[in-house]
Amino acid sequence: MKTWHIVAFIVAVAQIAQAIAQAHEDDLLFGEENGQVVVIQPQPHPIRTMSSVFGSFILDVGMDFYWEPNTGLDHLRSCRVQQVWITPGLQATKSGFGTVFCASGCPNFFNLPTNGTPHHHFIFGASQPGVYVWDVRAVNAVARDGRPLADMAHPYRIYMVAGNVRRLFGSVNAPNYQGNLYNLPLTVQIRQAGTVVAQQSQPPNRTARYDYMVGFTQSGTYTVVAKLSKHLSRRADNFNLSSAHRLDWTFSTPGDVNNDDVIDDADLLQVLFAFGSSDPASDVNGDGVVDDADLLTILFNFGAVGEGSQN
Ligand SMILES: [Ca+2]
Ligand SMILES: [Ca+2]
Repeated sequence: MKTWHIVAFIVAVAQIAQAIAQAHEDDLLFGEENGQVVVIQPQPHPIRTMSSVFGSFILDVGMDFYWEPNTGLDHLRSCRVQQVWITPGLQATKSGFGTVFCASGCPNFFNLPTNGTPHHHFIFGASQPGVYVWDVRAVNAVARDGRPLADMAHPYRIYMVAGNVRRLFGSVNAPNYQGNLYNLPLTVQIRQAGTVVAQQSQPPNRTARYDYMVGFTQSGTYTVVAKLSKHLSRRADNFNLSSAHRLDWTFSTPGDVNNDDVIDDADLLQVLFAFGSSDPASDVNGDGVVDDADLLTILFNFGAVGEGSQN
């Protein structure tokens, strides 16, 4: 082994040790609040930086039951940690369990306690630079005294930043939408000369540090286009992507139920065919029913085109 090999190895081991030591204070602590299982802390989860090790990116994420400080007792007897959404390319492994969380083909849940303890750590890994998202909910929880608890109402989000990426983050608003924005995926594209250079999608999450955060390895001047499902796209021209930028989006034109960025007869027909049903894909205003309010919204916005589809 050459000297620089040994030095590189020692540095990598030190980075892994540091990544694991730092993780502990950010462990997800599950407890009870008003008859419902919740993540007591950290709230919201801080933006996490993945460590670069041998050309990949890793992050240790821990979880445990919350202990009441004055009694030293856990709130919970048991719960299941259920993945709700994960960015493709991110996966979590645990020694003895293999890959537990990933975009497809993994168990995507973990029961607490397992093997007699609620305290567990997972190593998240990604091979490419980027911003990664992991959304989870605790479900089927039982309180210390045996009471069943209501499931977590909203997914809890961890943002993980891998490598040198230019980040966009901020709020996502859709003032005419009455449903849960989490059900409407957001896609953010960067374009140059009308061509999409890169894009990233995720559900907006109101309970996270930011409603959305995406990352791109490119730097320079781009047109940024954001589209929220069922709504026409918005855009920011001549945007200089250099480090981290706040970019808040308001999607004020709903009615694009087929998501082609135009509100026209195709949207009208989709809503007419679903009229009177509760088809979520055709429910323009997210109130749970497809009715004349949805039809009127489409008629009112008929012919409108998203900013990302205009010259
Ligand atoms: Ca449309
Ligand atoms: Ca509706």
